[in-house]
Amino acid sequence: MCGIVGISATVNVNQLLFDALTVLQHRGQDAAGMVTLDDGRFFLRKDNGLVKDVFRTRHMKRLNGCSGLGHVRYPTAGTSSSAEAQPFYVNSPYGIALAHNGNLTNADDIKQSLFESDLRHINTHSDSEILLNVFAHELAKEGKHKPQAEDIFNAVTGVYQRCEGGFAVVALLNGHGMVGFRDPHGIRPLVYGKRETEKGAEYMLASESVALDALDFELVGDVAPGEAIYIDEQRQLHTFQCVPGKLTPCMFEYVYLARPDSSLDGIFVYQSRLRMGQTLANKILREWPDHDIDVVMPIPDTSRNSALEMATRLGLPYREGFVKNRYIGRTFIMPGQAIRKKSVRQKLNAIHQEFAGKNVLLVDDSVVRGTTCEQIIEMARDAGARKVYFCSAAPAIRYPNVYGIDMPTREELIAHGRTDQEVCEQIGADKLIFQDLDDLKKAVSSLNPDIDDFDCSVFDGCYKAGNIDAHYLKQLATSRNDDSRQAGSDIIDLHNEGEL
Ligand code: PIN
Repeated sequence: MCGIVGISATVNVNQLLFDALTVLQHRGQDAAGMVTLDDGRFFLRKDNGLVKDVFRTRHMKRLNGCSGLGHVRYPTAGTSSSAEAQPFYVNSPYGIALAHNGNLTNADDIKQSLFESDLRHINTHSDSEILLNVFAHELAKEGKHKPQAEDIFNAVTGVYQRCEGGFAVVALLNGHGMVGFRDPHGIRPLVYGKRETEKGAEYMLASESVALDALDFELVGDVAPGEAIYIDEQRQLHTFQCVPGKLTPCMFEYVYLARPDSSLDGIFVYQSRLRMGQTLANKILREWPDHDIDVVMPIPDTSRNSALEMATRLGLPYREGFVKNRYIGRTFIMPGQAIRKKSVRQKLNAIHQEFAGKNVLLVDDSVVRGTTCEQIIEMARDAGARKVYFCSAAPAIRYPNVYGIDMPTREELIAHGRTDQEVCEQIGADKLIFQDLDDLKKAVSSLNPDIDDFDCSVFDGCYKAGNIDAHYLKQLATSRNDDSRQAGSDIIDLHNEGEL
């Protein structure tokens, strides 16, 4: 998963991009990058690390220009090499920079056709470089020295015809403006907003609405699936439905990925998490009416919203039993099992009085590998809990994600090939309750009746953008296991910094 942003403004955008990326930092902490465009020249800075560490004053000083793109990355396809940080750049046609969130599920085929038919070389393992070259090739086919909105939309249509998977894209065309588009299933999110200034309107595209809020842009809406947005050099907005779209957004954005203060596809993430808490509490009341839970306790941070609502519905006290050290990264998105294991106890500490002699219901947003929850349950027992019940606001995750979330391979998922009871035994809980998938769908879709389906592939193995076979999943598993992430640092760093 990654965070992307694009801004077309009347003033220098470097500080705006920096602020937007900081707000989107939760979407990826592995690498950050920014490109700006000033008077026909791109300026680029990208490297591995957090936003605050990648951009220093010396970099910001030369990131001039009133339009630009930003990216925060957690690797999905590809590796952790800094050469794979985004945005990417290609010089022809016009000079194009591009940043992307998602994953192309037919990347290998496209790479081959780019090389054999389009005579284009891809120098990294990143599918973003592939996407950029497809877009560039489609634009070049239009053959216009001065492309109009129609030519740009034709090129995006060409991208839609060649690229499969989940993707949200922002691109900057030297001399011609900014483009944004989103896959025909709307799996990965992309919103856009506007703010009026004395010098005219400014536009912004971002993965989450929270980035617009932070910069005082007003949300215009979500980019529709299969639609393209083009803001020309005069900052005039053009929109076009390039191919028919069917909105099936990624359910995991609501469960965990997005910030609670974001609104995606007309649904406030915070509200969706409250609803998840309500439906999970209803399940407990339905299936375990004589429960002996004394207290409901979130595992910070994401599950707080659901846990609070659960406590209310169950008529039980809500207690904070774990304190999180906010200066340590999220466990889920730190590569390497050894680091993940070590960081749990560094990250969380138990308040013993809240556990002593009580039957506690721990609430988490999801169960992925199960390593964290196993240790947390052990911590609860060490703190004196009598019984430790565990519930997850999401159903069991049994399938890998192929649309840009860096989920573990199938074998690494604790619920893969195990029943709920077996997972319960594995993590050492006295009882384990998963949200039912139907309840989750109802909880979230009740907030926007226009959405009748979601991509829930990690829960049900049903991949909305299709064409996912055993061979593809096997290849993905090989590229995702922890060892293979260390590879790839040999990629030549062509354009990581400087004037292009
Ligand atoms: C963590 C949110 N959430 C906690 C991410 C743990 C799975 N894990 C997914 C639970 S936070 S495990 O709120 O952002 O800090 O199943 O892999 O052990």
